[in-house]
Amino acid sequence: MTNRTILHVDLDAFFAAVEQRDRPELRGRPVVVGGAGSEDARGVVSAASYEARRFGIHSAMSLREAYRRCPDAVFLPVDGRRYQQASRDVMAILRRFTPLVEPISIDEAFLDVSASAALFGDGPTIARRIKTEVREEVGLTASVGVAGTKLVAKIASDLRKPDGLVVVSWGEEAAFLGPLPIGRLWGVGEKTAAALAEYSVRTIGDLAALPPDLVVRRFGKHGASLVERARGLDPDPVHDGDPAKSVGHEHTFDVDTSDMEVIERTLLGMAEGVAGRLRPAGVRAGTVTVKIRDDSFRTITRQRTLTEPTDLTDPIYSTALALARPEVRGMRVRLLGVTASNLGEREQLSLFDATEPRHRRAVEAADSLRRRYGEGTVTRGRLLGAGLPAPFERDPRNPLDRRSRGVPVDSDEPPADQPGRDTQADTEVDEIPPDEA
Ligand code: DCP
Ligand code: MG
Repeated sequence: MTNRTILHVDLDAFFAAVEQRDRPELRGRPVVVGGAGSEDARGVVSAASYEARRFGIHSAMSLREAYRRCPDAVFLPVDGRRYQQASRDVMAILRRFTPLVEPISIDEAFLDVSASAALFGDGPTIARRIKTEVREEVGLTASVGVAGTKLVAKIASDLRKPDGLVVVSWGEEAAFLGPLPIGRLWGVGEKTAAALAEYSVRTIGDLAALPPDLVVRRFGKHGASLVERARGLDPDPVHDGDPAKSVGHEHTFDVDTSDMEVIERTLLGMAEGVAGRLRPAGVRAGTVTVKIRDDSFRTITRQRTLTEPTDLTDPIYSTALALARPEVRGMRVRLLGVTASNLGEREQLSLFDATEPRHRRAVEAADSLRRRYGEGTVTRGRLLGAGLPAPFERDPRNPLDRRSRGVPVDSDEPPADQPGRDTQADTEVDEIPPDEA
């Protein structure tokens, strides 16, 4: 097996840290986030700031008990939307360094950065950059573990919280794990720990030293993998989820049109929508496809590979327009679609960053405004008053959009299949077969 470099990133006191970020007067104070806030006697603690933890307050404790331990703490209700947004912002930063990002909860993810060294440096360098960018851009601190396996990286990230960075070199995994209590090992709950105690196993090292067949006889297959893990072996790769192959928008006109102005505006709106979904997901598209259907339901698609992958509206729009213009001449157009595909690819990303950092910052600022004040706040003059559907709808069925949402934490997001505004009926995702793409 070749050596891999895996990072585990976990935000510190996540919900409480978001509250302290957004209300500077709470910094340095014990903050407890949970339930419906101070009046909710039956609720439990979701997150406790590190100041609150000094009073023994921790997640899953009853709010009543937390209050008993520290009546002076600030008690706040859970505000899922803001945490979701912060989660998305952090995940987008992680995707700058590798497409192999596996979010495992709202505030943590594994990254495989084995192939990122040439572009971004070694594991510890990337870990430091991530910590800096998360702090400067999202205003939160993260703890990071760097190791050759997921298990070791995860244990490492937890070791020096908050704001920690722990690096375990290749070959040092077993020595690193050895002194840790056996309960730290994945797959060892209270029962297994008690059973292992019969064999005098207290630490992970104790387990690693047991003859494997003895453990297998007592614990079966599970036992075999426990011993492997105790010895620092963990073959589980970083799963990058189920990445979207494409993202697209379609629009059916109420009345078939041959008006070039309307066609251009529609393409622009859809290009804006596509780009606005690529960016928060941290991916760029290499190919643009347009779909055109006329009044006799004849449908054609035309596609072009871009000279440089992009997540910006302009190149997507100009390509879509160049593809559509010769086709729609004299046609009564019933439906138009714009799809971006051929997503991702890190090497191509760095090229882009070198060429257009200024434009990029402007776009990202617009994105952040949109996020803050709602979709549709920032839009091009041309789209205003065009009577077009808001081009920024996400599609919850598309893995790309799900990915950019982070992992749902509670149900205050609108249900996925809620009948939305008109746009959603007309917005659908095109999966282009690979042979076409
Ligand atoms: N969470 C929750 N209920 C729990 C545990 C966690 O609602 N029982 C939420 C609130 C946490 C977030 O998930 O802020 C992340 O969980 P973590 O276990 O990573 O805990 P924190 O990020 O709060 O603290 P730490 O610094 O230990 O990671
Ligand atoms: Mg955390």
